[in-house]
Amino acid sequence: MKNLIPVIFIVFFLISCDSSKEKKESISEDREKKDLQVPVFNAGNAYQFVQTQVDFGPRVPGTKPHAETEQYLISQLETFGATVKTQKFEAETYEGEVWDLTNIIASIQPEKKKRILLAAHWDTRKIADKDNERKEEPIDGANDGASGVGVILEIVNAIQNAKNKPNVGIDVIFFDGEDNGEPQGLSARNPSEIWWCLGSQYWSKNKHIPGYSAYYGVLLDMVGASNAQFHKEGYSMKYAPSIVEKVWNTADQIGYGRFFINKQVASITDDHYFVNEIGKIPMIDIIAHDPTSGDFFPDFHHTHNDNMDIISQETLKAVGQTLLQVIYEE
Ligand code: AHN
Ligand code: ZN
Repeated sequence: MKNLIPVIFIVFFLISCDSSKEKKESISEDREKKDLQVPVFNAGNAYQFVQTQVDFGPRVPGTKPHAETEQYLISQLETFGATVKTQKFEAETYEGEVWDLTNIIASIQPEKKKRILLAAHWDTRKIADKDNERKEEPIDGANDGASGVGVILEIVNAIQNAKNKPNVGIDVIFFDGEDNGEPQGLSARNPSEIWWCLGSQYWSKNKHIPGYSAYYGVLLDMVGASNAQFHKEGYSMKYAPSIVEKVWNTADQIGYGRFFINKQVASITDDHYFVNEIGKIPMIDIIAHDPTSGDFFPDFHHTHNDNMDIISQETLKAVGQTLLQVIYEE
């Protein structure tokens, strides 16, 4: 009995050492997170970036609004202090036309080796094939196209204005020619080709810098509608599951869990598919999904309801603030 007393003391001593070590670790982790000064994502700015694109008119390749929006996006990125390049190319469409298209590419903190690629498409669909009216007229594309571009512009703006810079560099690509896939019910001229995502298909085969890669990429597609829900899309889970988990967990931690739903859903042929498959960069897609819809997409999709009335600053904020947090935690 007598001999046991020092043993008991030693055991208690060890236990208390261990738990105080744990405490210290969690305190220093907290501190690290507190010291992490993540810039505030200004949703009012993002909303204005969406509005400005929509005000030009539908950004259908070959039209005046498309040409004017190209100039606007380049000058906006340059105003933020980014280095901007364009990639001009021709691409065949499902109708057998040849379109002149432009990918817009920008970099901030170009000296950083570790890079994150943010992408969205900046073109607009030339028809409203899922609407019951004015099917032959182009859509505003406030959400389908403009919202992703608007969120990325404000992320760049926020980082450039911040005293505190992230450890990673950011590259931006605004892909052209994403949204001219064959209309519903019309089979494509050559079904072995995919007529969506012409800009990302071209860029993945012809990178702006030969051999360019990134740590990972995030594609934003329809990230602005009120009450949007982002599920874990199939190709994102196939090619970059750890990035999906990181983004969804971060959203939950900073209070945006109601937008980022912890459920895997179908795969969508979107720009990230080509960046993964051909470009060999792991890229996820944050894309609006309606689980009650027959075709994955919410009901505004490819209709004239895709206008400024459905755009919500809350949703833009949820996506933009989550991505800033993810970027600053790298
Ligand atoms: C498919 O409908 C298979 N892909 C289209 C992806 C898309 C269109 N995103 C926005 N508009
Ligand atoms: Zn579309």
